[in-house]
Amino acid sequence: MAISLFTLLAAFSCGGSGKTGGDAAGKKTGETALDLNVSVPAFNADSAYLYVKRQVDFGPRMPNSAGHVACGNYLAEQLEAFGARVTNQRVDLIAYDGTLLKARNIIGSYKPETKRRVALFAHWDTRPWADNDPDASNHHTPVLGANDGASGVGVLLEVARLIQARQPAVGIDIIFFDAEDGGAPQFYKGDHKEEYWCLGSQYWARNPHVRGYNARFGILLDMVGGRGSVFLKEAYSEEFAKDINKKVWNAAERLGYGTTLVDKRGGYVTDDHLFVNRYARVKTIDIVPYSDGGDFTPTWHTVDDNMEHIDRRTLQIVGQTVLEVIYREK
Ligand code: AHN
Ligand code: ZN
Repeated sequence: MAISLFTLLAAFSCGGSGKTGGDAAGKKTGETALDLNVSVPAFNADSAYLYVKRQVDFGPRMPNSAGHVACGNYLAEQLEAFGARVTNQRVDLIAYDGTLLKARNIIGSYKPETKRRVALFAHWDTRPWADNDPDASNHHTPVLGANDGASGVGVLLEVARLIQARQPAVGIDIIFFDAEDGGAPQFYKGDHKEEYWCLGSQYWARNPHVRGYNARFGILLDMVGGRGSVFLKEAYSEEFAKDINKKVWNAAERLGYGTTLVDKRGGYVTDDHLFVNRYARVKTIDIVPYSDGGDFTPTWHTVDDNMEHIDRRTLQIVGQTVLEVIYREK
């Protein structure tokens, strides 16, 4: 563990009160729940990179495709191999144009009996159309989703591998959502509704895999492997879960990642965390490369969203930050 206790204490005391207990109600705040004594495992970005590549090697992974079936089986098997209790949530969902999607949310749980939990989310499906490609002749080609889909899942598989080696104090649920990326394509002339995105998370948020499911907070990873990506505090996350954004961006700052997870407010992204916040009431943030009014990454919803544009360094920064948060949670 490279980080000295001194550094942590210094960062901690600059944060404000310096209290180590709970508040008057005994409820722990984000800051006071920090465990400074625990060691945090080292994220292996080469390992995460291989988990990203493994998914991309199945080809496009939109619902009702062969790659989707094969990759879904791989993800469930991999979570089991890492010692998680796996739940497959299979459901028929209806796309924007009425297409029936054979969808599958895949959940891997650690310490399922523990009430103190943290949820980690990513979507595993890929977009059926490269409708943001500069070349219009590509607009009906499915994307490979190396960044948009596989990156978040790859980081979380590496987190699962490390959890199996040594569990954090809290229980962890790793939740891979399906059918995130089937929102109406840009070439569609009808209505564009936000509810056409994130079908798998909408389903899970209304029908969680465990009755009455709750978690202290959630973190969604979306497009966390792009070269040179910068992550601002996404705006819905600020509205629903400001303290969690603070907890995560503080963790990144402690690790020296403050120029990648930049402590500034970004724009609003209609993403899985929106529905988790709205319907499941688990306060959840989104780590997503989106600036206010800007775009996502240059490869977003293009045929170039492939392994060439995945950078281990970005995977490393996001993965180590997630570990820093979950292993210091008491
Ligand atoms: C919208 O473009 C409205 N939401 C983007 C959510 C998304 C798509 N994340 C990955 N792909
Ligand atoms: Zn997408």
